[in-house]
Amino acid sequence: MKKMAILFWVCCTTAGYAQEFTVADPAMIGLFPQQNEIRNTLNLSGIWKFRKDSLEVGEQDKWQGGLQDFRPIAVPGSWNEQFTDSRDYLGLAWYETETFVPAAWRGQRIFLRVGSANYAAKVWVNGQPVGRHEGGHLPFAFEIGSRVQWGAPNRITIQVENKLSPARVPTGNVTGGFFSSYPKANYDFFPYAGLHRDVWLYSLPATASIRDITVKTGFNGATGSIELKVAADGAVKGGKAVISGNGRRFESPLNFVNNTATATIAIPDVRLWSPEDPFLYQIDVTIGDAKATLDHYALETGVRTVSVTDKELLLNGKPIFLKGFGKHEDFPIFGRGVANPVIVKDFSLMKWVGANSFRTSHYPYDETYMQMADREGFLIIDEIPAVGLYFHGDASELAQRQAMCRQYINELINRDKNHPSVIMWNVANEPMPADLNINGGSRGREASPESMAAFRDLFALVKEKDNTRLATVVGVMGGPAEWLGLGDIICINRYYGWYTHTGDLAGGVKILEMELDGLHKQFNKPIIITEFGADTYPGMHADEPEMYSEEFQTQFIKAYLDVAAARDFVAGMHVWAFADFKTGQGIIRFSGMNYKGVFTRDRRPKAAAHYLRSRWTGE
Ligand code: GCB
Repeated sequence: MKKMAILFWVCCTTAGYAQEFTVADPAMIGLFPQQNEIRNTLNLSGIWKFRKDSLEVGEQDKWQGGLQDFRPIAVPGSWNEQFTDSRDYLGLAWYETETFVPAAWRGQRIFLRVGSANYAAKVWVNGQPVGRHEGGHLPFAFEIGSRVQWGAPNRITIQVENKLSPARVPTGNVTGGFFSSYPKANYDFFPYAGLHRDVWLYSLPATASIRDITVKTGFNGATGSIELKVAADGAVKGGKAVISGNGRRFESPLNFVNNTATATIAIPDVRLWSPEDPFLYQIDVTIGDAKATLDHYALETGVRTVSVTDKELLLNGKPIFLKGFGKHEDFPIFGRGVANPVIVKDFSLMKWVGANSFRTSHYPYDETYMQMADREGFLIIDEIPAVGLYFHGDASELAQRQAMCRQYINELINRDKNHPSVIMWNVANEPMPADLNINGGSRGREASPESMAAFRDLFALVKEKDNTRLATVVGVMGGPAEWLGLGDIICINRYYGWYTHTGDLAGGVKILEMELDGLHKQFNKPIIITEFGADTYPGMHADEPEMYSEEFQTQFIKAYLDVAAARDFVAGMHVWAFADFKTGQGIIRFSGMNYKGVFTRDRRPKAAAHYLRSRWTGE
């Protein structure tokens, strides 16, 4: 939305020049770029030029005019994994590539879309400033038509910066933070940096185009309903929506008033979407009239509803139990860079083990994950990168973090709102109270008024943007129970028997049982344990289960699953973690790794994976 775009001036007085960068508009990322008979896409992934800028002189020295002394880098990918001298480098770095814009795109609106730049990015085209964006793991796009040269190569320059700071989300460089690791991230995963997802050029028709589509689904008896809201740019009066699937076709006209049209389409004998039958209808939205189609966008959707009772999570009105994992986007050499073979492998392993869900811990995942989950029938807890959040200390930093969380919620819901797989938005993982005491359980600890106000604000934003899904916050051991009560469903991470009651699984289980029963009594809402697990060195064995052995991990998981099975208000169990993953260096992270995966980092099953498979599939 143009009106939302704020012009940002960066004045570099020493060099005596001014540059104009548009702040990325979250409204522009609703529709993933699509190639069809009208729209065009060009994926710019590949080998780019790369140069670190540790002295931060690049902008003054006009590196945007053409990168000298560069080295090659793969995009997508993290820069920390691709060289022998950059693992812990978290400062400024520059990326550059060149591309022709296809001649057939002339006369259309041209956009550049960056899938994820961790953490902050500035973009130039042919040396001209285009825009800036803060925050990793989510896409941003700019219209670049006025900067494009036709019939000549176009230079795309992206400056990426990944400094760890208490004012950012996720936080870093926090004094007294819980995870004392190097680099000093305030969270338990490696702070990978760079262009982590595909970079796209795409074009839209100039006269009128579809800017966004919002789909809401429901059903009454055997009749489904698909409610559409279509936003358009340019001169548009009419259009239509065609829904097809299951051998049927339904059509509705779209009448635009102030560039917005709505329609509700009934689907008799609807085929509902579920993990057992992840059936997707195709929605084709076109604008124009009988003589000319001005724009076309197709998306897949599943008709389903999500709700809760005091004890259960309901999908399509029926109880469903979440079996699955917390994950990471993490793989050797790729770092946090998207790797499609790994995504496909992860889904096949999750199916093999009998999982039906996962959480995008601790940040939004690449769009391919979301599309795969829609098609493969997985339920997702979709999480913003608010890990390690806290509410004490510097007030201006707190305000900056809050603004960032709001931006992330805005961007995430804009991006993922049409995925049937997404059942829940998570506004934070393990926010930290000032007085965290992991031994104390969560009951009785008080939440500060600042923290309650911050969470109320985030939950209100989520509900204002999407009232069809659940909202939650994932709580830390020893954190205040009041935070948990703000969500539609209680989500907690627990490690009794590991971080407390270390090695004493029986003792850990007792406190887990007490806490679960207490939480349910207090809030009368279903509970999901979104993390539980034990570090396990693959190949380590012990006849009597002992920490770090495959036997201990299996026992730990079994004990927690048994506690859950005995309680009808536990609505899901997500093992931490799906696979081992890279962390910073620290005394509780041997070789800079978290070994709580039930698969190794290269996806070989530990004994616990076989146990889960037999428990979850009966095989
Ligand atoms: C947690 C965090 C997760 C860590 C995990 C652990 O509670 O949410 O990011 O990796 O514990 O293994 O300590």
